[in-house]
Amino acid sequence: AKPFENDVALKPEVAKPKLPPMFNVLLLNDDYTPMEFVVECIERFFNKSREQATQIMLKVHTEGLAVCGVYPQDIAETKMNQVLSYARDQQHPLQCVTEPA
Ligand code: TYC
Repeated sequence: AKPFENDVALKPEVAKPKLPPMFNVLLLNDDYTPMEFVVECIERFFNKSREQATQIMLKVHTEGLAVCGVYPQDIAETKMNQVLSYARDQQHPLQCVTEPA
């Protein structure tokens, strides 16, 4: 046999940093949820200051939606579900969704 004919070119293994895919959590505007309730949700579930939360709420109010935070998928979905169940408990129609960042 010729030398090297069975040799397989192996790619050198390189340690890649493993970053999880990230997901945006967005709030959607509606005509009924009180502004104060939305600000409280953003403070509580997305760990924002009152000033940051107010700015995000106003962006949702004027533009229809805004990103409240960016997280790995399982955390993003947990936050979305926390917002949805808190809003439902208080009888507000506030909607929250996730999407790939
Ligand atoms: N548009 C609502 C109002 O005028 C306020 C609001 C803001 C509702 C953000 C939902 O995600 C929302 N009371």
